[in-house]
Amino acid sequence: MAKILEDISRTFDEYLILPGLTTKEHLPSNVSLRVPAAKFRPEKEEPARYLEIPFSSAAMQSVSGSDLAIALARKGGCSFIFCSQPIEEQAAMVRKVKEHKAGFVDSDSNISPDDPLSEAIAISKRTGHSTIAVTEDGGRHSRLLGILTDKDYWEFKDDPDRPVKDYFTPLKRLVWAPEGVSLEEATGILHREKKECLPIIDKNGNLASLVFRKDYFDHKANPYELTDNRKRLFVGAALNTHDYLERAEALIAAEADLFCFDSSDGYSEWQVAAAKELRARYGRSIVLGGGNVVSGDGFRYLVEEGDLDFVKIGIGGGSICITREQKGIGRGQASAVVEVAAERDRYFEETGIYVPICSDGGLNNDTNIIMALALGADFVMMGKYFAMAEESPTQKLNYRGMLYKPYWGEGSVRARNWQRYKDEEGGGMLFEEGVDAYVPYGGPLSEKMDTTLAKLRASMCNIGVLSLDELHRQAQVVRVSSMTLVESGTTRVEQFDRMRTEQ
Ligand code: RVP
Repeated sequence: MAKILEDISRTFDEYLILPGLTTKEHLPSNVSLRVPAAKFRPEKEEPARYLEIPFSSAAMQSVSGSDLAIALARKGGCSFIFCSQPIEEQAAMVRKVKEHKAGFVDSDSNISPDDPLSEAIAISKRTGHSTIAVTEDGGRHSRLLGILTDKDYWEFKDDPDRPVKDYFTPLKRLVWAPEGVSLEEATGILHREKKECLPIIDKNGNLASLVFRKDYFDHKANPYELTDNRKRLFVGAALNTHDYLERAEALIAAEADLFCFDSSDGYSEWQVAAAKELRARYGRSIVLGGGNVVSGDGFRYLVEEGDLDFVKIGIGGGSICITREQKGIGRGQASAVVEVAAERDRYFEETGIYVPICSDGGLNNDTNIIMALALGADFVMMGKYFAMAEESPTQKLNYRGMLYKPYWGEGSVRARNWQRYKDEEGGGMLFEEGVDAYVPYGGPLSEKMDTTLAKLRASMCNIGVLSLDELHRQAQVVRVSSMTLVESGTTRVEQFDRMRTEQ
């Protein structure tokens, strides 16, 4: 007969954190959200990698592309570019993040002067950008002839069939700068000339990039930008346990900062064998995480046998994940974090080595994030949260007046299809472990994260802590009864929005 553990599998919503003493020092502006992202010996050495905020995005096709990685690194977190794609494509995504020059933007809205105004309006709606570069042949890096902005035309008044050249501002009337100008000089020109956008032109007259006044303000608004030692944005990359040698080589050449095995069940000899081979080849020059596990045993196995730098926790909690339904395998995410955190602390007491852990999946709201961190996670990984953002790799679509973005699991046929050129349809799958779904469009990542981070800092002030390390040591957490859950919502009051819909 199976061994039945004296334990109930629990989720984050079953816990509450008690407030601690809030002193005058406990101000949101004094809270540090910096966390280690690689194992280290506290007080003896610094970890090889940090995150400025405890957030990472899931290694999923519908989540972590270059644009999301750039947006998240600018906020202080790290994306793991998905490995369910050919090696060269994954490496190209990593390179795009590393080559991203903060402030110098590749123009994604371009048109030729003979195209009709209607085409420019369509481009502007598709990209959401009101500045369109007018180039000789409509190419991104072709000869620049001028700029068209939404101030040059009135959508419902001007003739949409007339060519763009009748509306745009030609180059001779524009302020521009030659390629090679520094970002500081470029923003100085924008400031002096009171302009919104500065085209940067190469020596052949081709458009190199654009510098926007708005980006300068964004940059100032993102003091926690996560960068490498050459001030390039930080990015992680996922590995599998099949082509890891070849894939890691390409990703190291592309200069990814963090690596992680992407597996729904990492408590396996496959993962340890792959980790050993990578360590033998690259030593400690790479920071390599793995998982996922849901038990102390799984954690210890990966750390002791696989020498991993961090371990991810979670099986079956993901919003698009049906592993528990399909295979009966998994554990409530809160219970998994509690057990692995306890094992991480025991391992630290025994060895003096602190191994960061990441709670991956099943975080349904901002309070779940705070709870995961209070229960012991050093950082979290999320899919749905980031899939909803403007910068995720999918196109938003309108359904009955609401905007949505597609979001699908890595264990769905849709995700597995990338390797159909190798295997039979769906990668030879007999059943799926993920679903193909839609999530509401959540707007630009930065705004959404600002709210989440403000809540996290405010909670930490209530708890009376100024760092995540203090949070782990001082948080007092209680389990809640079902009646407390009812009490936690709004009770015995009529909410105005509900009254309005009922009228
Ligand atoms: P969520 O944030 O709840 O959307 O969950 C994202 C996590 O779900 C991923 O980081 C991964 O661990 C897991 N996942 C991804 N695909 C699948 C699947 O198809 N079952 N699960």
